Amino acid sequence: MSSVISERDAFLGGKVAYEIYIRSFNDSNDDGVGDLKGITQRLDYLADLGVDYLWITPFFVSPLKDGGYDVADYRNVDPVFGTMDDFDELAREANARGIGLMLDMVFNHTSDQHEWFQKALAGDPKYQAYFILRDPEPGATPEDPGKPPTNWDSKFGGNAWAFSPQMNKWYLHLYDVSQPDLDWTNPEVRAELADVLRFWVDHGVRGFRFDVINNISKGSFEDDFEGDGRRFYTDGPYVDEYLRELVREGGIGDLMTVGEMSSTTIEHCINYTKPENNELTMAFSFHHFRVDNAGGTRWSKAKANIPMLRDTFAAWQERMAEAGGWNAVFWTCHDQPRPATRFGDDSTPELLNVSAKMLPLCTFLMRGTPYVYQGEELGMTNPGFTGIDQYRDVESINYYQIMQDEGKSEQEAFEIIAYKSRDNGRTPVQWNSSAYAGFSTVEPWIGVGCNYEWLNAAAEIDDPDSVYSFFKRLIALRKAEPIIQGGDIRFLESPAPQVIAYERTLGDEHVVVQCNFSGEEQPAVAAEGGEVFVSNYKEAGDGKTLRPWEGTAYVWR
Ligand code: TEU
Repeated sequence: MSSVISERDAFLGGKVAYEIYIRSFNDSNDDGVGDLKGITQRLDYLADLGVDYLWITPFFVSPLKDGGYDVADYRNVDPVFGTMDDFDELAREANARGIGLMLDMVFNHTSDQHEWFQKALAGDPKYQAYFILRDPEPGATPEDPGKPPTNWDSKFGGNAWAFSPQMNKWYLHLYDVSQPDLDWTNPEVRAELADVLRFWVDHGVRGFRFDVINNISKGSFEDDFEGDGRRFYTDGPYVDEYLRELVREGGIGDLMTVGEMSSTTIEHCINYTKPENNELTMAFSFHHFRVDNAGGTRWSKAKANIPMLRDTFAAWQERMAEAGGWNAVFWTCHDQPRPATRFGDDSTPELLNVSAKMLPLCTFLMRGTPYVYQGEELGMTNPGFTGIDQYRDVESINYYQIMQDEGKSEQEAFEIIAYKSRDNGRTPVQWNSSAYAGFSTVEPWIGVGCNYEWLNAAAEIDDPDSVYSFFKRLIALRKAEPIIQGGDIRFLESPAPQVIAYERTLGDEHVVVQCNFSGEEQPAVAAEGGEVFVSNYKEAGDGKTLRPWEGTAYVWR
């Protein structure tokens, strides 16, 4: 077995990315909304943590119906987030610290406020050809447009088509009604988007994240009587071809790129990320978040099924490795609840501390590039909101109603929202114990988590036992160890249902990682002769049992 890893694995496997949801990261001008200058102010913190790339969520001109994922102008900064000068300063300062910026390109759809859609509404045929429009059935009136072209559901609830009386046409919106889908079969659309990439590369950007990029090639427009329509537009026939063209024409073949892949398959992600295909460097996929979907729906509250989590990780890790693909590995993002609440235990500060360290230990030693989501490095939890009026997210507000329309009580619907809402991850980063957690001096656009007085960056930075310090150690370890960056990976049989264990191998070296996803002792995988590589417990265990929420990796070399 080779003891040398490939150049690609050394590069991607030695990097750590950090996601910034800009509205909630740091507010520099005291208007209650995070901004670009706010990020610049915290670059030293991020450099200390040791991250290499910052994925910044959209800060382009936007009506903010979907937190900026509704872009009205891809080449300008929304005034609420700052100015182009602020951006250039951020890029300069980040690059000077060896941190690259990755921008979030929302290319499946625009905002209905985008000039292209406005021109389409006004009847300009050039721009009508930018979107996916369909004529209504004969006899349709603005009041009664008849049946939509297909029965597909929008991801945010309701039918995926909206009727525009102004155009006398239906338009497709897989997301909010204010987010019309672009027609990628139109070469002019593809050329415009490649040009947007070149624009930002010229501004010093070193990578891109592509929003729901596997939805850009719609297959056939037919009714779906088995599902919600996604099988007709997910991983469609031309995604690979469009990606190759975008990367080539955008001139980004040497940059770090990650595609957000919604409802995808491993086989597709292999193709999207195999270096010889010249598409993307890695894929962000969500199958491991299905483990707490009761009855097959995300809008449910259930304990995570750990054997299913283990099998999902095993399949994605082993299969992508065998075939030369590359995964982004992560526990959360701006669309997910806080992992410490969801997969760990936040009921006491002690349990939170140990479980919020076990989780990254489990994923940081896998094969792929880890992504840390703002506040995760502090062990931030779901915020403990108590009323629906505290929520801002369009998806949460829609589904709160839809669940009640479908028969859930107000209380049941609220509990599910409180557990699963995207807003769980969108409350302000807890910087210190002052009012509004040091995020802003005025009331933020969304409330602050209930525990900011003791759970905050100021309390953790100099504490060697904090979650923050543990993340720093994991990041440093990954950069130092080729076996983690590019070693083979094989999942081990779990000694108990609540345990996930795997092995990394490089030449004669090997590492065994074992994690206890429970508050009870569990049997351990035998580790005789191994030395502790990293653990969330200070004292070595007895080698036979894993303590509550213990994550320990052993090394043989
Ligand atoms: O999300 C992709 C997506 O498929 C979402 O529906 C996601 O599954 C959902 O939020 C549940 O977690 C991306 C962005 O990350 C999200 O913030 C945007 O709202 C969405 O695209 C539309 O641009």
